[in-house]
Formats: sequence, structure tokens, C-alpha cells
Amino acid sequence: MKITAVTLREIQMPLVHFFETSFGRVYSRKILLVSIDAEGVLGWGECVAGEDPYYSSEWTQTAWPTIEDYLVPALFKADISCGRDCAAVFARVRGHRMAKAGLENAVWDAEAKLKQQPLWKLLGGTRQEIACGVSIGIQDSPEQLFEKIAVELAAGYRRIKIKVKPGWDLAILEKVRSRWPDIVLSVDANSAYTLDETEHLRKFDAFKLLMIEQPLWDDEIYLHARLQKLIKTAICLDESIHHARDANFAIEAGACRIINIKVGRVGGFTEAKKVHDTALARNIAVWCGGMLESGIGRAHNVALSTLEGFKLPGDVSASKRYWKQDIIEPEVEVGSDGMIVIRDEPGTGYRVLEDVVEKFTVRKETFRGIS
Ligand code: OSB
Ligand code: MG
Repeated sequence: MKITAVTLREIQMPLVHFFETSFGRVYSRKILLVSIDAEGVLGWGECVAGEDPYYSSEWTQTAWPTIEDYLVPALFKADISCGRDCAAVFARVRGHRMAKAGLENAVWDAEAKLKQQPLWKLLGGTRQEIACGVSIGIQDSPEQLFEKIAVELAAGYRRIKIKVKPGWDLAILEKVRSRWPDIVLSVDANSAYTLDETEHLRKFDAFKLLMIEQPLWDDEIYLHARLQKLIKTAICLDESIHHARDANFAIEAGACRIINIKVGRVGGFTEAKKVHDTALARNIAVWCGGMLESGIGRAHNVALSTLEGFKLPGDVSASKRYWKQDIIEPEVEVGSDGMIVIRDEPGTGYRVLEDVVEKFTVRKETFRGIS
């Protein structure tokens, strides 16, 4: 595949509603988009790094120079034939997985377009539709949270996940469960607890949760195994899983019963498929996480979710939950049955609205290879 140019863009997109986790609140997203020119097609990727180094050490402003100074030159020098070849080309750079994924996924996108194939089929997907859940952040008041839950249930979403932290957990869950005793409910702590709080975490068992996501440190797997032995609720790991070896170790150690796969967190589609395969072989359910993506990253999450092992509803929800105007057409829409129907066009099946991208762009640079 001959790649003649790579364009990096930083776009600014205001969220419809702020999103708060145990590490902070965000009102507007600063997103890095990657596009590549390859043999007459444009492949798009999104770097899911956050505005700040809070979810992970990577953030938007580390991703840009990593891509510009290391990944793009390596890509121009290499002779790759498909998206799957990228990971080896980028391997010399340690970490920076979200930066790598932004570029690798643009190559997969271009490959699908060049082969006139839907991206989801190229990835090995089998599902014609995927099940959707929502992730609801910490709100200003419990009433505001209950209102949001009611809205999402009415929209048809198949799983409600709420963010928790000390002081916004048991009392909230008590009220949610008394109003909705039977909904599929999970919580995400984004590392807000420590092992000293095991007795407190054990109280979550009363609420019939589908899972508790990342209760402990982002860089810990072993201590999650200790915790999993002491609580009934299934632990799901998010931040702790960086690649298939982590997934393998976590499963073997008994650190989780479920894995959240985020394609950016693991460095791109190639590694995401490996994490998926590892989990599937060990009978561990996975689901697709979200990072408040624009339509480009969202469309990639939709494609990834068609793989067989994605047995639980993902945090892949409708564009309109996040954006007044998304940068793709059509927008990602979720049916009243809580499902997204998979599109069969070549590529993602969602067209990038370049004029809208341009409108949101605050910084742009194109790098050209030798042609
Ligand atoms: O932990 O899953 C997470 C958003 C930003 C950073 C981390 C997480 C999240 C979400 C939102 O939960 C998922 C989404 O709706 O995109
Ligand atoms: Mg999470």
C-alpha cells in the first residue's frame, strides 16, 4: 500500500452534556484526527487520547509529536501491505498506544476502501447488528442522574453503566435499584478505590450488578485478582489491559471475569483483535468501551463490535448523545431495541463530512512521503 501523505488535525467539539468520571469533568473534547492518502483513497483514524493525562498517561499533546516525529516517518519508510502490518512498524516506540491506534486504524480504513470491503468484514466480524449500552457520568445531583437513566432506558439501551467514586456509590445504587429493580446495571470506578476498601466494595454485591469496572489502580492486575476472590460482583478490567499479554495474565490470575476492549487503549485494531481472540478462547466475555469519540472513532468501534466475542452491550451509543453535529453521515443511530444495524458499504459505511471537520479544526499539518 503506497501512502503518500498523512494529515494530523486537532479538532474541538463541544459535548451536548458534560461528562464526569472519578478523575474529572469534561465539557468539550479536543480530538486528534489522522487521515492518510493511499492510492487515491482517504483513510481516517481517531486518536482517543484525552485532553489531560488522567485516564492514561497519554494525552492529546503527547500524541501529536509522537505521530509526527516517530510513527509517520516509520510508516513512510516501511513497506506495508495492510493495516495488520502497522503494529510491527511502530513496535520500536514504547507505549503511546492511542497515538499508534490513530494511525494504524486510518490504514485499516484505507485498506477496506481499497479492497471495496466493509471494515467490519475485514476485521473478521460476524454480527449484523450490535447491542448498545450507555455510560452515564457523575451528575450534579442524584435527581439529575435518575432523569438521565430514565431517558436512556426509554431510548431502548440494553445496559446502564454509571460512574462511581467514594461518596457517589452505595446510596446512589440503593436508589437506582429501588426504582429499577431489574435493569441490566453496571458501575465503573476508573480506579477510585483501594484494596483497603474491600469491605466497602463488598457491599456492591447487594445490587446485582453485571460488573464493576476497574475498581483499583490502573497499573494493577494482581491486586484485582485478590479483590475478585473477596467479592461476588464480576470485575471488568479497562485501564489495566494494554495488550493481549495483559489480558492473558489477568484471565489466568483470576483478576477479572469480563474485559472492556478499547481499540485505542491497546494500540489499534490488530492488538484489539488479539485481546478479543485471547478472551474468546478462554470463554471470557468482552465488550467495546468508549472514549467519547467523534463519529470516526465511533464508526470504528461499531465495526470492532461485530466480532464474535463481543457478547455484552458496549459503550457504543448514538452520536446525538454526545454531539449536536457529528462529523460523519449518517450519524450513528441506535434503534428503539437498543441495537445498531451494521452498514454494508465499503469502509466503515459512514462518510466523513470534511467541511464539518474543517469547521472544528484548530490545528492542521500534512506530512508527505517520497512518492
Ligand atoms: O472508563 O470507560 C471509561 C470516557 C472517557 C474515559 C474513560 C471512560 C469513558 C466512558 C465513556 O465511560 C464511554 C463513552 O460513552 O464513550
Ligand atoms: Mg472504564
